Amino acid sequence: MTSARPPAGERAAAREPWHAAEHVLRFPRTLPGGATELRWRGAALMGVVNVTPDSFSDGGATYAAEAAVAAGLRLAAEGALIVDVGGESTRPGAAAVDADEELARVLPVVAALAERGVVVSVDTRKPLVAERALAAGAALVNDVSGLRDPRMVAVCAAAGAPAVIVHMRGEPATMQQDPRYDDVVADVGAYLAAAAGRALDAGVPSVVLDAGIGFGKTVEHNLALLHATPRLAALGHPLLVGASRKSFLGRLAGVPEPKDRLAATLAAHLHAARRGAALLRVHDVAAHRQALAVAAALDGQEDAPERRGSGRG
Ligand code: HH2
Repeated sequence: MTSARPPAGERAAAREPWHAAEHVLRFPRTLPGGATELRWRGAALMGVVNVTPDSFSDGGATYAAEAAVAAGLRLAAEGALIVDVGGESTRPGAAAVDADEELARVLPVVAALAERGVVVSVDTRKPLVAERALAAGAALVNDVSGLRDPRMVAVCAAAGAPAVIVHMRGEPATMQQDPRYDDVVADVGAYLAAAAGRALDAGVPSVVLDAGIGFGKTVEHNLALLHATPRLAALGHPLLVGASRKSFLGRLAGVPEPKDRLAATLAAHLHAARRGAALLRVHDVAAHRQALAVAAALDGQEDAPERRGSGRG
């Protein structure tokens, strides 16, 4: 990760302001309506729907399928580019859910959202769940175990589905027990670059990279990774950041209740967006849309000084 000359992605990012930077994901076969790519500028939003009784962030509010579908449709209407449907909590200390249970939770929700034209990602570590969710209409796979299981790579390649590769140290049950790295940014970057190379070589059409905020990381590790957004974005694939409501924000801002961490989340996500994150995984889509619109307008003033002072305010 260290070199005297910045890599090409970093030079391009330096030329283009974050809100004008274009990102592309290729979907040869799985996008609703037959389109083959998603293309956007700046930071787009992935809205979270947890079809679980025990997620740390929303505590079962969308465990029932009807509630989950309604939440997914609302997030899409509020401006989420992708809606992420998960049936297993991966909060620190969470126990694994078996595949039959996970399938029963996610498949009806994935199918109902996809039928209504929503671009759905399935948040799963299990190749079988990914395969069935893709068959039910999901467009991409979000794997918090970072494509560790080679069968997950094979499933995405066979379906022509992009994959989100998340760095996670260990397993959710134990990942927060004394996590250590030689150099967290270099270690995570090297893992993501290697996993992306393997996936693309095996025929996965495109990948999104995610440093895995909170997945086997201390507060300092999370801060270092967020600060290193330009370096991770320079790996050359859209970078996803998922800090929404996470406990390190609660620790930093003194907010014990996850649902009360929206302001802390916005601070972290705006920092990442302004430094090149292409996607933000969020529980609160409408609030992020507002914050990103204002940040983009303000940063856009640097490119258009002649417009300063015109318009009504
Ligand atoms: N975080 C969570 C789950 N999935 N996926 C990606 N790509 N990045 C993340 O940071 C990420 C993720 C954990 O958040 P949440 O889904 O709200 O909680 P839980 O795992 O308890 O359901």
